Amino acid sequence: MSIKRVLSGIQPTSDSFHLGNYLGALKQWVELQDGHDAFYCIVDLHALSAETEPALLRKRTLASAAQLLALGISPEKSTLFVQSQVPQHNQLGWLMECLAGFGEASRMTQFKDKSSKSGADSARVALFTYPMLQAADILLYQADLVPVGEDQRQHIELTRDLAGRFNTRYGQVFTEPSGYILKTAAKINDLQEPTSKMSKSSGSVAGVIEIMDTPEANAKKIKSATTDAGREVRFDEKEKPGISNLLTIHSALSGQSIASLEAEFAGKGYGDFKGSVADVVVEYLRPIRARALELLENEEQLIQMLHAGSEKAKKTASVTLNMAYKSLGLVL
Ligand code: ATP
Ligand code: LTN
Repeated sequence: MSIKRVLSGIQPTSDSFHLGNYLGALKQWVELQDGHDAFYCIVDLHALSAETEPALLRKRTLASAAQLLALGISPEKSTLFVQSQVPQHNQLGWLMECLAGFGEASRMTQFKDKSSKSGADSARVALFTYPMLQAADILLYQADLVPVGEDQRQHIELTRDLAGRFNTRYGQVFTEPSGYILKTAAKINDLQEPTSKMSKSSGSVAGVIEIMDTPEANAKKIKSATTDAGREVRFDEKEKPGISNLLTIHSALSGQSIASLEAEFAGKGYGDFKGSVADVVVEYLRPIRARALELLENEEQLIQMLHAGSEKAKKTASVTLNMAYKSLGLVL
């Protein structure tokens, strides 16, 4: 059996990734580097689908690279690259737009959510075509697995549909990918609003645990997380969304099962439990933040590493794009 291909992407839309990004997706990126042929992409073109400040986009792209390395992505084990440095993404993106129906694109919930937040009139066309560019990101590398959080399931389904449609109509070119979505930590919620997902763009400042935030700030956020009525530390997403979210976070980082945490904190109050969650989170993130800050001191080195990754990515991407062009009857 041949070794499986993995691809995933993350937008450089904030100064720091948060715990939802890490537990929902990036932790799997690190694990899948071993035993798979992994491609990881900082999707800066996707970030342009909303208003961006040029200096910030640049800074955040480099900060994303530094954080990915600090979290354990190794350029020796996987190909880490920047989307805009590999023009085949735009080229295949167009082909995907030519294949996708207006109706199916209109049903994408991420588009509906984000466009309704900004008002449909001011949403960019690129927010609508975003999933077709994402399909291109994945299909260019013939990925078998796409590690993402639960919110991306629909985009992966669309990618599979587009790949299958192309293959049936024009001949076998693309691998149909599967999502790699964990059951447990696929959705980490906002600490202040524990029924909505922790999010870079729409989360509350106090509800989002950032990798690059100081240990003191993160400890404070956890200690002031919204909890639920009662004082029992028990996993119950309906009745106790706040405590359940903290249990998920603790368990994912400490490796302790939820059942053993419930037993450990039986008879103790929320205060003790939150103190323990804060310790686990702070100690886990401390060395990661320090390493990312250190890497950011040498921008040139980061840029060179990204160039090398993008050159490697281009080699694979151009083979797939050529096959797709040929199948469509484009003259090469
Ligand atoms: P935005 O709010 O700008 O859409 P985001 O915080 O949702 O950003 P993305 O860049 O869209 O982050 O997501 C990067 C990866 O992290 C994706 O695979 C996504 O599924 C995952 N992810 C994001 N938020 C969470 C969350 N709260 N829980 C689990 N996974 C998440
Ligand atoms: N849409 C994703 C980011 C993304 C992605 C990808 C994820 C862009 N291209 C390819 C996996 C594979 C998001 O918003 N999290």
